[in-house]
Amino acid sequence: MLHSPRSVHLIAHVRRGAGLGLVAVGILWLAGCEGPLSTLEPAGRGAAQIAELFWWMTGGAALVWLSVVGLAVYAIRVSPEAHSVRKAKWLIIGGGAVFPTIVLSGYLVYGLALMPALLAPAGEGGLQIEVSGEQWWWRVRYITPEGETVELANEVRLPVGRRVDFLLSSPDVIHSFWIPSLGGKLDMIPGRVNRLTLEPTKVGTYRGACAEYCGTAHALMQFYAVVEEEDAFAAWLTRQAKPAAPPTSALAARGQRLFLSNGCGACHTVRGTEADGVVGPDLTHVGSRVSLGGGLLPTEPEDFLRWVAHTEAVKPGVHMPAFGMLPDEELRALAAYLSELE
Ligand code: HEC
Ligand SMILES: [Cu+2]
Repeated sequence: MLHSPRSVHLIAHVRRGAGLGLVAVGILWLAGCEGPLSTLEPAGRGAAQIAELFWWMTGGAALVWLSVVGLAVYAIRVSPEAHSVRKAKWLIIGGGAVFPTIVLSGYLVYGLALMPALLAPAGEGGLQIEVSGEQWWWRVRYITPEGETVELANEVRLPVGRRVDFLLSSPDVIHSFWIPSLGGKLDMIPGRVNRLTLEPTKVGTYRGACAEYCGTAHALMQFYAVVEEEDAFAAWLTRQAKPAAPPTSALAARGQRLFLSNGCGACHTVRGTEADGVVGPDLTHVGSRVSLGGGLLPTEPEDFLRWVAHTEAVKPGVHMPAFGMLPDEELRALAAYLSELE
């Protein structure tokens, strides 16, 4: 068939497009391999075992694919005449039934052997953290060695090398708790407490996400897992257990009064003040956290201002009213107060 100059041009165009498309897909694919949500850069025992299993399966699948394609090419190109169904019987039984059974049984035994160590609870010397998935943020509770309850939000801190039991629950719909760098994920189901045990092995800041669609702001329901040395972790927990420090500047003191007079305390607790609401996150030490709104904003004064004034725009669907009607200097005072809560 002869192509007109125009269709040749078109074919070249389509080829170039397809090539670029493949490159783009390849880059996207590789971009998934690293970063704070990566399962292939493990920083925990469970994640390391899962990544190892993944590489064995990928390698095995590549080998099987290459052999099958090799055989197909051989059958079509090299000796196309000699392949009657009768002659290929050994190939059908061996390659179609015996070989897959052996390979899959091998993987099954290997996978099952990993399970007991992955699922074992933290036990003696371990840490227990309660996490409740709520639309659309994470309520986190620690019990200190002294028996005090410490509540925070959208962040867990973990001592490196220690096993941690996460006791997972939900008051509304099903969520799923996942820190890809540390290990597998587990559903949070209303009316139940599910235990997920993780063991961080590397100091660093990792990201967690909700892995079960739970409504409008599901994709904006993230959190941070900060893995620290044992001493830093203990010091952090001691600080979190303290009530909020009183405001240090006139602006922040005004912010505190505005916080109480605008009804923020009906939904938020600031330990050490009369604000004792339990609808939203505990804000006692919100200024010391990595993020606001479930991984959405950092915790500088301008971020607090943006959150309080434009809540719905920052996080569509959010269960907190925006306070954008307050005058600018009142918003600034509120932001100064909140960012001082360290
Ligand atoms: C009707 C209840 C309600 C009221 C009133 C309310 N909030 Fe909230 N607030 C929430 C909820 C729920 C969240 C969690 C939203 C999310 O991330 O999905 C939240 C989140 C926040 C956060 C982010 C905390 C974090 O750790 O991510 C800040 C800061 C905050 N509120 C400040 C305020 C201030 C200041 C006021 C008063 C001007 C106020 N809130 C009034 C319910 C409320
Ligand atoms: Cu979700």
